[in-house]
Amino acid sequence: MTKNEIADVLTEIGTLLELKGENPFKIRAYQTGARALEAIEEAELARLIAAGELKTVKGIGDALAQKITELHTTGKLDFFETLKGSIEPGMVDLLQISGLGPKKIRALRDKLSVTNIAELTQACVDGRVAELDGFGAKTQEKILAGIKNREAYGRRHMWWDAEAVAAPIVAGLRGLTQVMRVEAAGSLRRGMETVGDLDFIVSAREIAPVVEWFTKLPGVNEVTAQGETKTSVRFASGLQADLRIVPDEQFVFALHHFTGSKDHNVQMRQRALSRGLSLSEWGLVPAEGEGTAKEKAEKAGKKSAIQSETDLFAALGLHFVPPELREGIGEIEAAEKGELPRLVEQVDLRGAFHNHTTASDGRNTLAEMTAAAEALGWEYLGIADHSKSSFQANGLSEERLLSQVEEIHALNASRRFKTHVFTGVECDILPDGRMDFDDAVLAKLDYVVASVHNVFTQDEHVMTARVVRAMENPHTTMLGHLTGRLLLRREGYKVDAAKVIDAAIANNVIIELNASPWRLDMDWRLWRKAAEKGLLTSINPDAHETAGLDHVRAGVNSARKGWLTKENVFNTRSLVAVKKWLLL
Ligand code: DGT
Ligand code: CA
Ligand code: CA
Ligand code: ZN
Repeated sequence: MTKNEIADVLTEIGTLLELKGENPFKIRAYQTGARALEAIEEAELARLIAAGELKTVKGIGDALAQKITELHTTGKLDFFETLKGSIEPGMVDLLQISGLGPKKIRALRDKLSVTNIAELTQACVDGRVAELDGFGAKTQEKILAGIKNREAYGRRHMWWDAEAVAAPIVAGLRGLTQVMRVEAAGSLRRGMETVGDLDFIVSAREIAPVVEWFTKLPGVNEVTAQGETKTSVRFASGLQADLRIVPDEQFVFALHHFTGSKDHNVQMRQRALSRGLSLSEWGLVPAEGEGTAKEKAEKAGKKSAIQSETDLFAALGLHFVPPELREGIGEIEAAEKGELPRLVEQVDLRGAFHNHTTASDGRNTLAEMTAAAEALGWEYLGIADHSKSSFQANGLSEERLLSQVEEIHALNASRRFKTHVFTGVECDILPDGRMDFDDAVLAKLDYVVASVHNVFTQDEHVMTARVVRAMENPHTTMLGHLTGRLLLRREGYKVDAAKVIDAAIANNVIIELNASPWRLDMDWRLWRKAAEKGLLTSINPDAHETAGLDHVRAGVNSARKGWLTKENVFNTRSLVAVKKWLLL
């Protein structure tokens, strides 16, 4: 097992022990151990284990060293398996309900024998939860609401997770000899931040073997529909996928139709009708005359001049509309006038800001993060660990921050990596809008990301004033995650986005597009107008481990959905240009 996988196991052990009501010191030991482990380089871990010196590491005692060694060498740990076996499997799910901590969960199990969400729902409906000491009617109501939310949210999936499922399926379909063309369509192709289900469009010479392959995919729990042209399956994660197989001459029309969005399709159909044409998933045919659209399309099919989506748009007098823009919010008008923006692409990125290391709550060291950035071919990497008020994220004191700055200067001077590292901080915005560090400290950094991390419940005008005040600090380079939302999990705090955008422009502050797949904040719906006003963004991965740098892919999706070009995105600039902008 790698150190991050081992750290995950230790964290999970901590959670399970919490659910069991174990001694807090023991629980803490696992959490500390996980963090200590993350601070060690992978190779160093192997060396320490081989030399039997793991327990000399601060935060790792005898018992923990043994467990880590076992995991590292065998990939398994009996203690962990036994522990998992001793807790009802539904108990961990209860932790996902907002307002329920381990203590309450234990009380529910001990007093009401509740061990999963279904039992908890029933107990709430019966009014038994309200009668428990320390609960009451209000808490019971909150728990029920929490359960409802979880179910509603459970129906959608983060784009990142959906894409990870879809990519190998597309590749697999492409590899089948019967298959001619394949694309993933739907919200996934449009780069939506969350995805309801997957939609695959395939043209094939033969249907049965393709359907067979699809329904036998690993992880398929259930085949939910099997018709003439459409097969649907459900994966263990709850994610569903539709596969549609069409004759090759229909492929472009099916792909366009099932990419959507619905609003875009409605407008496209209207446009076709105004030209005497009927557009459908089967084809583009004259609206007049005998037969249904499907019959006409099938008749016309083989001789259709439309071989690609570009041809399809052109047939309606339009430039090609990238899937990300197909939301029915003016893209067709722009495509008609040839005024679609040239959207930013991932290859345009020359580096990225706002990344964490083991100095705060990241899982990889400065050197590991820099090596990963170099491997991506990035010219620069901005580090921004948490500031002291974010103690839950191991935020840095002034002293620790300044020693990190020294460390970065030394790393740059050593020329160990081709990637230049910028010194920075993700500085907490205190509840009154002051910054967590004094100006003298901030002045020593190359750049500063200002973020709200606590007191989320302020009134909108208070929160707005708080954020604006932070942006007025001359050292603030960027505003972090505008609303603090966690997709499918937590609403953002209330803030007047229009006011913040205006203040950012007035103060020459960048608003980040936080590319973490569960944030994607500021929301893509706000970018088009903001960029037109002159707002600059930076696509920031907010990476907490080396793999997190890749999250810029999700950020690029959202930027494209926000009609952003390369010029709107700060981290498409060269190292020299960035240094100049930062006055370095
Ligand atoms: P999702 O799955 O909820 O994230 O969103 P989509 O956009 O992937 O929606 P989905 O899977 O229901 O259908 C894919 C596309 O197919 C959708 O964007 C537009 C098109 N489509 C599907 N059903 C209908 C329909 O009943 N009417 C229209 N106009 N279009 C539809
Ligand atoms: Ca879909
Ligand atoms: Ca679908
Ligand atoms: Zn943050």
